[in-house]
Amino acid sequence: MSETRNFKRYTITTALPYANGPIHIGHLAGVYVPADIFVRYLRMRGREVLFVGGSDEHGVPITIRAKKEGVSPQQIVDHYHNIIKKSFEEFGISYDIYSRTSSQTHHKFSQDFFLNLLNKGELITQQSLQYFDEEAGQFLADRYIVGTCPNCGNEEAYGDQCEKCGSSLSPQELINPHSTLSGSKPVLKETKHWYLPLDKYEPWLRQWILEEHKEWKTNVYGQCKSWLDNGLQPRAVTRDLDWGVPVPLAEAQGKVLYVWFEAPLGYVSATIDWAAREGKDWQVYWKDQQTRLIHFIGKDNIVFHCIIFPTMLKMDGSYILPDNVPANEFMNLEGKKISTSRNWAVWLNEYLEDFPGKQDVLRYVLTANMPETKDNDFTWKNFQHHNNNELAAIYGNLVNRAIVLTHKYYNGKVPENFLFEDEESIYSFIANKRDEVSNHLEQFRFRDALNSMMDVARFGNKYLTEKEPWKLVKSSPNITKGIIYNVLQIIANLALLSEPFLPFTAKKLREVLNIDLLDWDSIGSPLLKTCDMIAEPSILFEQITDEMIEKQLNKLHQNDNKAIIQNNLSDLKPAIKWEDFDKIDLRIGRVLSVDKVPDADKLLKLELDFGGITRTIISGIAQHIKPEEIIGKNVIVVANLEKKKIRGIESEGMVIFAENKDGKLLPIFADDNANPGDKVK
Ligand code: B3M
Ligand code: ZN
Repeated sequence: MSETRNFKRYTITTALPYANGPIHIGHLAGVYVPADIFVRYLRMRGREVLFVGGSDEHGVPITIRAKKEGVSPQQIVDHYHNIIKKSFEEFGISYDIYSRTSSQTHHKFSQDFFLNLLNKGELITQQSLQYFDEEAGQFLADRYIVGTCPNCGNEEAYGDQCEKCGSSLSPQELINPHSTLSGSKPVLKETKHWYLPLDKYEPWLRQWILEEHKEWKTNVYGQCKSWLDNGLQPRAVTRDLDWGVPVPLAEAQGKVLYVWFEAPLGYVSATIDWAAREGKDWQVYWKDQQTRLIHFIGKDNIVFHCIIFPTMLKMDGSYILPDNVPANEFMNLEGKKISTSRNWAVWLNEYLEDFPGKQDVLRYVLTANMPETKDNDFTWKNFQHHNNNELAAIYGNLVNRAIVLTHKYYNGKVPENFLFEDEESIYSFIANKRDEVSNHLEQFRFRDALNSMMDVARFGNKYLTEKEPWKLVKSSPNITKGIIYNVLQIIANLALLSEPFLPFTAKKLREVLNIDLLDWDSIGSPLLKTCDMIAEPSILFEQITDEMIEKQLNKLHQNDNKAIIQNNLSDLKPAIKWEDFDKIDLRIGRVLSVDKVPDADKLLKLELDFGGITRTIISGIAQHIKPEEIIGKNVIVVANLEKKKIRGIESEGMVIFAENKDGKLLPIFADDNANPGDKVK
């Protein structure tokens, strides 16, 4: 198994978030907090580390957002790139560089990478039929095609997925497809694309992952195995789109590199920019066998980082491969999946407005609940619990007591050490915990690591409580000095040990104690000297009150309701022309009688008066409406709908109803003063 000491340097990457919205707690818990903990730990161990991140600025999610807001894709990515970058800075994600894939460096680098694979004969081309919107004059990305799901009948399924039944689809499976750009029916048109022949690399991938990386997390290994067992197919790496990195070939006008081809190369192009800035050689971070490459990602990105990207690197031949991909599962929120479109999320920028300065509290809670092996849940109650009962009651309380006593008894100066006999057990306990933290972190067990760190704070509290220096200060001044001396050493050690997890708090504490960020190995030894001055205490963790939690819960549920209202219109059908609407003849009909249709539990047979003429309409409302609710009422009827035989009865039109969000049908009545047969305009 790969261990820290075998490598000379580290390249640590984090998934590049799409710049089409801000960042929420799910992102932080799954990817960015664990990566940052790991990096801070490595730095303290004196490793040479490069930590890269950036925004993913291409791909259909960006263009969809731009279309929705009526602005250009570039405006979208400029806006969100800055918001995301700021959030990462605010939460202490300590990147060496946070880049973006719309940069020139990235365009050039990914084009060169593509050309190199092409020239080496690694790519193949294939012709295929793809939907084309003749009105809009362009090929349609899967997400731009909507139609009826062949599995559940949902009329609003997307070309890649039906969100109602969850099945993944290809555009050609949709029944009655139409383009979301123009509303027109798309036609199939021949197009040429470049493909990665993943099938050719399958035997190599099996060996490299399934044999040589058995140490990968079981969720990661398992997903890779199932992909490999299902067999790999060639995968297109170009697309007919106008937003992205252009394919650098004369014959590929109007085509761009597939976002999942170029986005991971963004890790490299970010390195190139960073190296240029720092006057370093980027290549050692990607091509030297003594560099350990680790990708931090969420579980939905596993196949791209474990199969597709490594194959690309292998095809090139000059790159190292990821040594580990410690992907996390998902973080839910109050028992439900986080959803951007439904606004069921805690956004980082909003969190900081409500909890200014409390970055570490969130980092702590997300680490304590990190979805390492299975999906996990964030709840506000649990947030409060961790803050009040752990951060404040254990860590904060220890630090506060130690500093207050130092000021009370010794004017803020570290006293002399008179309790040498306790030292052995204290420092060996701390050194032991330090090694536990190291071991857990090197196995990507962040929750356990956090717990081992907190053991030191628990230990310090216990020591202080058992020794009760406040009872001894008069009678045994020297022993009291020894106790306070030791407790101060414990919190100084804690200031180092907690740096990866709670960087803001650790820094504050180091400032109070006046110590530098020393290296990892110094943890487990005395860090303060007698007579060192300690600053005045300040509260590290305030209580989080029930009201604060209530407020967050209310906000969340309000957001959810708002989102539902917005969403009712988000599935609006494509626009129609005035002439189209004019073809529909709506009339008032008065309901004369309602009868059951034999052997059909959903259908009712209505007789309607249209002003001297009676018509029969069969309607699928039996489970929603009782006959007495509508008899004698004026309803609205599509009067010129083609006739249709239903259960042997000819139905002459359609009565319209409202459908609520649970799918229940409700009657729509016209005013009693309207006459049967009147027009509805
Ligand atoms: N932007 C997908 C995502 O945010 C994608 C990650 C790219 S990593 C190279 O889930
Ligand atoms: Zn479906």
